[in-house]
This record gives sequence, structure tokens and C-alpha cells, in this order.
Amino acid sequence: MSKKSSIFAPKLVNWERMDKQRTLVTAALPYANGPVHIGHLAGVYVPADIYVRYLRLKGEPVLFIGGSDEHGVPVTIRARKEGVTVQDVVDRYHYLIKDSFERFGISFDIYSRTTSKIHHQMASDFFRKLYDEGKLIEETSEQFYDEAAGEFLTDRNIRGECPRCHSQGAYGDQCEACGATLSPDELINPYNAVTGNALTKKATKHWYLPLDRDEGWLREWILEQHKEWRPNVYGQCKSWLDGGLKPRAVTRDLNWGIPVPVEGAEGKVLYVWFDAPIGYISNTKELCDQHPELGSWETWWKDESTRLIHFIGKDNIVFHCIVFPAMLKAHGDYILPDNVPSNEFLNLEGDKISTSRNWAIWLNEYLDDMPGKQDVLRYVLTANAPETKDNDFTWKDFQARNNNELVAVFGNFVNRAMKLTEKYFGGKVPAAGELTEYDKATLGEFAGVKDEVEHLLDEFKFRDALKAAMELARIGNKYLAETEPWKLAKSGGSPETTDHADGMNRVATILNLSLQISANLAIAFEPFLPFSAEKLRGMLGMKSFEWNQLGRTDLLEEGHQLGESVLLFEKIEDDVIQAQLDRLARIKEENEAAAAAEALKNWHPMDVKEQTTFDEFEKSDIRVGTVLSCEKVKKSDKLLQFRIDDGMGGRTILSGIAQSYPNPEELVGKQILFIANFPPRKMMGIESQGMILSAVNADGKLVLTTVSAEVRNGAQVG
Ligand code: B3M
Ligand code: ZN
Repeated sequence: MSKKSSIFAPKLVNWERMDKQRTLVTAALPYANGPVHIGHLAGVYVPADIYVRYLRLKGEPVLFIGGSDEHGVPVTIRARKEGVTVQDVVDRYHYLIKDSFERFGISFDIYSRTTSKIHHQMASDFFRKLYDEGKLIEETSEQFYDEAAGEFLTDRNIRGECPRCHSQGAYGDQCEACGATLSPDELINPYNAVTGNALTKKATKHWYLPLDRDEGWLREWILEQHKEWRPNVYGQCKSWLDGGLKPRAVTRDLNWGIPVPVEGAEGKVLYVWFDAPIGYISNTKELCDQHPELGSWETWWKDESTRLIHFIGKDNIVFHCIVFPAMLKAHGDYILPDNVPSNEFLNLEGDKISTSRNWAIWLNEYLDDMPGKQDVLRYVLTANAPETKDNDFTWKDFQARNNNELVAVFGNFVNRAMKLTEKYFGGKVPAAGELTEYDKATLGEFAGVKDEVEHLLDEFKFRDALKAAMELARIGNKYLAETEPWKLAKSGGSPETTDHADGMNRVATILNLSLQISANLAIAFEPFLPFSAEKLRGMLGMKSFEWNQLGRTDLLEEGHQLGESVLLFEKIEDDVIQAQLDRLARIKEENEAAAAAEALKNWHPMDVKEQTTFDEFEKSDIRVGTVLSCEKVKKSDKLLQFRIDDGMGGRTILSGIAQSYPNPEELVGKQILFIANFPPRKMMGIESQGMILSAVNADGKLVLTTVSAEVRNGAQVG
């Protein structure tokens, strides 16, 4: 993994154009606490990259700012869990994420990080200015404290009994068992999620941004002046504003982050959502300091004529539309965002993407499994972008779009145009003769595409813009299919003429036009599918290209030598897709087993199940068996595979209790209780024939149930 990478170099070269509309584009800074997945790509980075590449192609001055968000609680939790330093965690993921973006062609002008010196300074100064000017309020309140560990706790780090459903292990902000939204004060017997220590309350001072005072101008600015924002963004802002804004704490008691630059604030850091958006500014400064030709960072952030666009996911809307603008306004001097195109969520095969459940397609893994297929994913994620509502990614759809659209339409068209030119004209662009009515009709269809794509991109409608660009390929493909130049060339002439020369003139015209359409594709697809567009330009031998050339039919001169033709897209076979589906099925099975074990753990002794009848109970065939062997299932951290002597010839049972039994071989010879009449289920490719019964002990560990004296294997329990 290279630290200095070519793709993240500034792309603004033509800077006489600095007087043109200047646009500063930011993409949400991903938390450096895990790799990035397709949801991130679809929601934020691909649309942002399409937009930026489009503006660059138009020759407009644009900067594309990215970086990792390396503060906050999640990175600290991860570090503790793994027993490494927080710096280790953020280093690992920063480079992994950066590398994934680079490999997907996300063309940031800079990809930096919020642990940089410049950022610490910038965020610290920002806070200090607000503090000095009395723009923050100071308040002391009682917060949960772990005496033994000597630390205050954030909501997520506090666990306890849920006041609603009484399950154990509810979080300070939410109970995952019943879904209730909670505050830590409501938890019964709260404890530190990491150390397990009981908690007390202790007074602590924090600084707040008094958002209530910003309501007036925020309402006017968003609700009146930005009616053009996407309905999902506008709607969320409206509901926040209608609900009334409250002061928000911008500091935290935590030992990881940017120290609060105020005397007496030892042990306190800036809240991650205070410093992270300032990261956009610091990263711009870092870039401009290194590249004076880009102008001063202040022109990009303070000049009224700069347009600021934030690309984000929907869970970040309030921070970018309300909190960060309020910070910028309080600071003064700064421009406010012009638009905040936020997407909804992308689901995976019908389920919500989840890092903790490993329900995701990780970009680094995708690239390892499907080398060279970045553009296929970029294409599918854009064609299916969750722009106005949540959307679903399925592997079948991925395969179908690749095979039926990229291969059968785009690739097929270009490939035919290239191959036929090679065959009949030695790879030189043939001269176009007189156009037929059909040619003219084709050109007529193609003439409107530029305006349409442009208009859609200007409105951040990437999905429709891609569809409109694909029209070019469809038009071309249809044109070749209808004119059939290969037949004309073979029969030595067109149906209307028997003159071979005339026939070849016709073939020349058709191929000239097809190559011109291909050259248009090579430009129009640069924002969407940069790798394929570049390949295509290589094939066509195009040196320079600009957005404004779109729609022209003289992009390749007569006699121009084409390059070598290569396949742009390849068919994806069923077994490749099946392998991905199998992987997801395995993850699902593991998750189900783990959820069953977790549900058992969370069962509260006071929660007696609903009354049942003897007849109902009788339906369960509970029996005694002896463990013959027990081992961990490969590639699963949760499942144990038991071989049981059940008195009936033996059976295999899988149980999601591996974490409670690090040495499963110790269980061999023990008698256990199991349900014998559950239908067999396949998990991780192994058939499980029943369910082993266990209970939870005080440490939350699952303990197998047994009998108090030896019993014949297969004996029924009742
Ligand atoms: N790191 C949250 C997220 O990755 C947060 C975004 C910061 S943008 C300034 O969704
Ligand atoms: Zn609950």
C-alpha cells in the first residue's frame, strides 16, 4: 500500500479558469474503525466522484476533499477489544480505506486524516475563537463515572438492564432486544461496558453550541432558500427545525481526540462531530499549502463565489445541514453549503448492511475476488443508487446488469465497431460518405444526449444521468444491428447496388459514425466508469478530450489510426455469483446461531414465558446424549460441531456457543440435553440435527445443561 499515491494528486491544471465557477466538493470522512463497504461507495463516494470528474471534464475549477475521521468513541472501543493502541487502529484502517478508494478511482485531490497536525491546530483554533467570543455556553452536569477506571462514559459504553423489556445488556442509547430508544439514566444497574464496573455519577463541565439561537436564520436559509435540496434532505431538516433545536455539547470526557484548548479542561476533548467537519477545511488547507497554484485555502472556503457541496449518507444530514453551518456561522467568514446531496441507504440482499454482523461487501474483498471489475460495481451502484429511497443490492442484479447492459450493449457495440474497422480498413478511421435518412435519424437521437446527461448531473440525479449516457451505447448498438455492415461487406455491396466500391463506401460511413459514437462514449463515461473510459480512449487513440466535445461526430479524423482493441467488459458466469451468495448464506447462518445464543443470554429471570399446556410441552422431544466429539466449525467464531451418542445411532448438532467454550474438547464424555425433533438445518455446509440446551451464568457465558446422574443415552426428559 503506497502512502503517496498518484490518484490523490491535485487535478486542477487549467487554472486560468479560476475565474469560472469554483466548486469545493467534500465527501463524508469515514470513521477509521473498519474497512469501507458498498453502502459507503453507493451512498457517498461514487456520486461525489462522478460529480467531480464531470466538473473537471468541463474545465471548471473544482477540489475534491476527503480523509479519514479518526476520533470518536468507536475507534477506542475497537482498540481496547483488540488490545492494541488507538493509533494502531486508525493507522490500519486509514491506509486500508485510502487504498480501497484509490483502487476504485475515487479521485480525491487530497485524502488526509483528522489526526494530522494541521487539523488539530485548525480545530483547536476554531473552538478557541468561538470560546473567546462567548459563542459557546458552559455547563456542569452529572455524568456516569467509573471510579475504578477513573473515566466518564459515553452512552454507547454504558450498559445495563432495559427498563422496558428487562433484558440485560441494553446500551445507554438503545436496547437492541426491544428496540427502545433510551438514555443512560433509564438503565437499571448501569455498568461500564468495557470493564464491567458499576457506575456512579460525577459532576463534569462541558461546552455547548446554543443551536436554539440559530433556529431563525436556519429556517430561512434552508426552508426558504434551499427548496431545491433533495426531498429527503429538506424533509429531515424541516423535521429537526420543527421539533425545536437544543444546545449541543461540543466536548467530551475522553482521552482520545483534540484536547479542549481551555484551562481547566484537562481530560476533555472536542466532540468528534465538532472536529470532523472542520477536517474538510484543514484538508483543503493542507492541499493548498502544498500546491500554491490552487490558490489560497481561504478562497475555497470564504469567497462568496465558491460553491460548497457536501456528499454524505442520510445519517449525517443533521450534522451537515444544521450543526456544521451553525458552527461556520458562529465563527464568521465562512461560506455555507450550497447543496448537500445525501443518499438513503443501500441494503444487501434484502437486509440492512451491518458492520457488526459482517453483512456487507467490503471493498477490499470485492477487489480481491473480482480484480479489474471496479467499473462494474461503480455501474451497478449508480444504476441502482439509493437516491430517493433505500435500495437493494443483489448479486443477481449485479450479474444481469453486467451481462445484459455492459457486455451486451456497451461492450458489444464498441467491440464490433473496432473489429470491423480492423478487418475492412486496417484499423484506420474510414471516411464518411453521404448520410442516409436512417443515419440522420440516428444522429438526431444522439444529439440530445449531452444536454440531458449534463442537466441531470447538474441536479445530482446520477442514476438517471447514467441511464441517459447509456442511451448513447444503445443507439450505437441498434445502429450497427440494423445496418449490418458485416453483411454489406461480405455481399460486396448494399442491397440497392451491386457495385462493390459503393458497398464499401456505405460500410465506411457506418463505421465512421459508429466510431464517432464510441468516442462520445469514451467522454460521457469518464465520470461514471473511469477505467473503461480510459481503456476505450486508448483503443480509439484519443489524446485529448473534453466534456464540450460531446455530441460531435468529428472527434476521430479520417485516416486516424486506432489502437489495439481489447474487451471492455466480460461476462460474469453463474459460479462466480454463486460463490458470493454462498459466502452471504454462511454469514447469515452464523448470525442466526449467534442471535439465538444472545437471546438466551439476554433472557431475564423475571420474564416468565407465557403459560403453556402439557400437550404443547409434550411436543418437544428432549433427550439425553453423550458428547462423542466437539470442535470449532472452520471459518466460524461462533459455532461448535457436536457429535452426540443419542442412543439411536448418533447425530451431529451445531450450537452457537463457541465463545463460551474456548476448549471444546473438554466437553467430550459429558452428558447433555438436546431437542431431538427439530427439523434438520444446514449451517456452514453442515447439517445440524437438533438443538443443544444451555443456560446463562452470571458472567453471561452459556453453560450446557446436563443430568445429575448418569442416564441411558436417548432417554427422554419430561
Ligand atoms: N465519520 C460518520 C460516518 O462515517 C462520520 C462522518 C464525518 S463527516 C465530517 O458516517
Ligand atoms: Zn428492552
